[in-house]
Amino acid sequence: MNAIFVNPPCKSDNPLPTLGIAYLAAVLKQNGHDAILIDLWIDPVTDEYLKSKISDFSPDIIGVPFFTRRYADTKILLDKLKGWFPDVKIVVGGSHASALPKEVLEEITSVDIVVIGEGEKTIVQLIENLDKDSLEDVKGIAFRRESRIIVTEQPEFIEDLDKLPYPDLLQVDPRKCKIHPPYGWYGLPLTMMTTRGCPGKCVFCSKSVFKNSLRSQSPGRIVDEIEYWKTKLPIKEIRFFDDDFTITRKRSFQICDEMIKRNVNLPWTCTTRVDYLSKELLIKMKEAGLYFIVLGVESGSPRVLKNLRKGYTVSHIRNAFKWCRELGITTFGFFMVGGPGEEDEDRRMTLRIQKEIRPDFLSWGALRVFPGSPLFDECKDDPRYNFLKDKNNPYFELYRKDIEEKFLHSFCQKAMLKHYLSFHGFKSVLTYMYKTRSFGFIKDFLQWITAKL
Ligand code: B12
Ligand code: SF4
Repeated sequence: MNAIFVNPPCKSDNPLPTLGIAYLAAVLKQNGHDAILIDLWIDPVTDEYLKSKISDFSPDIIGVPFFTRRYADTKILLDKLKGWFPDVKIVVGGSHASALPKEVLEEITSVDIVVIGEGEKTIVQLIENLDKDSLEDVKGIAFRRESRIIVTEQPEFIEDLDKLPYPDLLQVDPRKCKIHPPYGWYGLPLTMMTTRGCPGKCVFCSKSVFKNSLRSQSPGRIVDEIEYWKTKLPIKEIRFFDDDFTITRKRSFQICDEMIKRNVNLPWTCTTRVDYLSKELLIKMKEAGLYFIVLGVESGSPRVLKNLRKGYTVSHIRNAFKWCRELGITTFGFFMVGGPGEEDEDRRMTLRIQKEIRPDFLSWGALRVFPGSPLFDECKDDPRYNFLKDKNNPYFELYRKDIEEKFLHSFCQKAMLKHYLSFHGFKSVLTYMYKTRSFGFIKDFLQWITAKL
């Protein structure tokens, strides 16, 4: 059987491979099927080309990843695909589809089947049951039967992530991939996701796919995969996309030891939580090639951190940034305004912590509530929250109604300007430009800062 995956276009001009569909393509091939990827974010081909490519391949299913922010573009693509190929099953998966499977089927008639949650087991079962007209037997899907929507039982998660094949990264042209400034100092990154699931309780985090229990690839398997891609792709660094790369302390040390022992010799970056770090671990990570770390700060107010159910304290934030500075690891901090219960004084506390911890790079944003997060379920019918108006995306975007959107945006702009116009912030930008010989950061920053003026 044949499957084709089409990644919708995206407005951001820093595309990278989409790992979810790359895993699905690899798993289908491993099971004797054929699968190709067309990534309209990386390679925005014309409609004629897209239609003829799909038609030549004659797929049994067309799969499309579905994330909330890209609702509008995804719907346009789905309608187009169904219009061209009315007899081919159109399947969606990913965070938005997994959070709201029934709504997707109700709102978008071009969709035939929604895959809910982790996709690898389900896509194989689904493609092998298409002919038999026995969709009820396929675990982890939702579909229409006459006027009803049927949701089948969820499959067990894949227990051993080491058993997954490497994602199929060879179907996209690496020369067209580009990493968002200020990441990517050394060139094309290999993007990897070595864990799935997180036991954290952060209210804004959408966990409709991998839920709360953590599964991890082993250090040996991770380094095997890096070595493999080094022989196939012109990668210059690694970007670990894990939600919290250092969630397990012992495994983090082991990954670093393995990278050092096998002389991986590639610089890398990761994202993690401030409370999943220690100075000893950072020393080891730096030795293994870590040069840039992304840390969620969110707020400098203990009250807001508590409301966000972050589970860490302001001293965790202080320590993590202090250790990174001492060790010469570049930091990127994410700050958030508009959290539940946040008042003016809380925002001032966040500004104060920004000044105190001095991240090298930072970004401020207003809290947005995405389907699949605890806050979405709590607030979607709460009159104190509202959806921003976008006629093409009914889920764009849930936010606190009592604070003006404009006020929050301008607060974020001022905080960012304050940082990037300070000596320290300006020095970080110059360092980025010197290392990358690129002005990309300035362009992106100006675009962001002027977006809503
Ligand atoms: C890497 C990443 C990014 C990268 C994307 C790079 C890329 N090319 O993919 C960047 C940094 C650009 C990014 C940006 C954003 N992201 Co993001 N991102 C992630 C992250 C951390 C990992 C994604 C990943 O690779 N996962 C690994 C793969 C294996 O998992 P998967 O994608 O879920 O795929 C599995 C299933 O979903 C399913 N599946 C997926 N697609 C399909 C398709 C079909 C047909 C089928 C059958 C199944 C299927 O099968 C796959 C294998 O099991 C996730 C968090 C997470 N834990 O997944 C957030 C996440 C996806 N991002 C999120 C958000 C909110 C954003 C932003 C809006 C953030 C912001 N405020 O700007 C932007 C939106 C960008 C955009 N316009 O789309 C949310 C999405 C919530 C939602 N309801 O849609 C997530 C879940 C984070 C969170 N926990 O809240 N992101
Ligand atoms: S934000 Fe990070 S720590 Fe919090 S629940 Fe999500 S993945 Fe876990």
